[in-house]
This record gives sequence, C-alpha cells and structure tokens, in this order.
Amino acid sequence: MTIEVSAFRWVPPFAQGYVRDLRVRWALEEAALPYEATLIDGTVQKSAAYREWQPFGQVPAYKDGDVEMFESGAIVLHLATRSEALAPRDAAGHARVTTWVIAALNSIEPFAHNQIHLEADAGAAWKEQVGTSLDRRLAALSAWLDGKEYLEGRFTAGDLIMTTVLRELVDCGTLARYPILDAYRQRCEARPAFGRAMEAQMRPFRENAPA
Ligand SMILES: N[C@@H](CCC(=O)N[C@@H](CS)C(=O)NCC(=O)O)C(=O)O
Repeated sequence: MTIEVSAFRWVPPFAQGYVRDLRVRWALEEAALPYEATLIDGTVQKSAAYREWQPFGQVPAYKDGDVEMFESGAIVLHLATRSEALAPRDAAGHARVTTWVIAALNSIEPFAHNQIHLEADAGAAWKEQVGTSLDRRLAALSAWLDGKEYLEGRFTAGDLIMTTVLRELVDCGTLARYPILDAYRQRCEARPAFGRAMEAQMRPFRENAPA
C-alpha cells in the first residue's frame, strides 16, 4: 500500500512551510519512501471519518500497509525503524536517536512555543521567565553541538525533528543569538530532502490559494 500522509489543502501564509506534515514529508524524503498526500480542509477535519484517523482533527496523520498513526514525532520514529537513513540499525545508536527526538519535542519545543505565543501584553516577569527557560535549553543544546555537525555524528531523525523545532525560533530573532544552533539548522535545512519536502508542502498552497 502506498504511504498516505494527511496535510492541509491551504493554510494562511504565516503557517505555510511550518505545518507539521513537513516533518513526515522530510523523513519520507530522507528515507526515499514514496508517499501520497491526502489534502484536507476544515470540513474533513471535523468529520467522524477523519477523527478515526486523527482524533484531534489535526495534521499530519499517517498510514502504510501495516500501521495507522498520528503525532508527527511518533510517525518519524516509526519511519526511523524502517530506514537506516533516519537512524542506525544497532540498538544503542537507535536509542540515541529516540532520545533526541523526544528531547526536541519535550525539552525544547514547549519552551519555544511559549516564546512564540507570548502575547504582547503578557506580564514582564512571565515574559522573562519564559525567555530564561528557553535560553537555558538553547545554551545547553548549543554546548552539545559545539564542534559537532549533528547531534550524534551523522544526520538522523533526531536532527530532523530538532531542526523543525529550532526553525520556528528564526523569525522572533531568538535563534540568531545562538550561532552554533543557527548554523546547525541551516546545515540540516540545506539537505535536498528538506527542500523536496518543503516544495511538496507549498505546492498545494499555491494551487489552492484563495482568489
Ligand atoms: N503534536 C501534534 C501537533 C499537530 C498540530 O499541531 N497540527 C496542526 C498543524 S501544524 C493542526 O493540525 N492544527 C489545526 C488544528 O489544531 O485544528 C503533531 O506533532 O503531530
């Protein structure tokens, strides 16, 4: 069975290039696994049939001949079991990749989102606390990556997920304060598979743009 990934038919420009199906598309491109995107809209999102596939009505959802899944991190980890392009085969190497995927999603992304979603009128003390928590994590990550090309010596699914988290901190200027992290993000985004995944996400947005 062809791999199927759900994605939005169209999203407003601020979200284009950041919708989480990009993670799955990128992993599939790295793994050279062909797939088809199932493009959905708000009506499908709310439908009982789609909720069977993705209980929260979100994208991405994924299915192949063996499994039906949702949660981009879980899907990328599943693909990492299918392709050496995303994780080493040996148990110890694979465990390190799982570790970094969870670290990106659990130790960095929540703080990144706090920072991104801080409302302009949030209290100064709260703003400072959010900024400090994120900075602590980014400083630690930067120290880990100092002198390294990738988290674990070679590109893996851990770098893929970490990059999708870090790139959301570009527009607010945070990542520029961490040149090691920004160079790492750019190195990962320069991968041809990332470019193909990005183009695959953007194409339907161009084709379905409201008149
Ligand atoms: N934790 C989920 C989050 C998925 C998610 O937030 N998807 C967004 C697009 S990036 C979405 O579908 N938003 C529409 C909605 O929540 O109704 C994952 O990583 O797959």
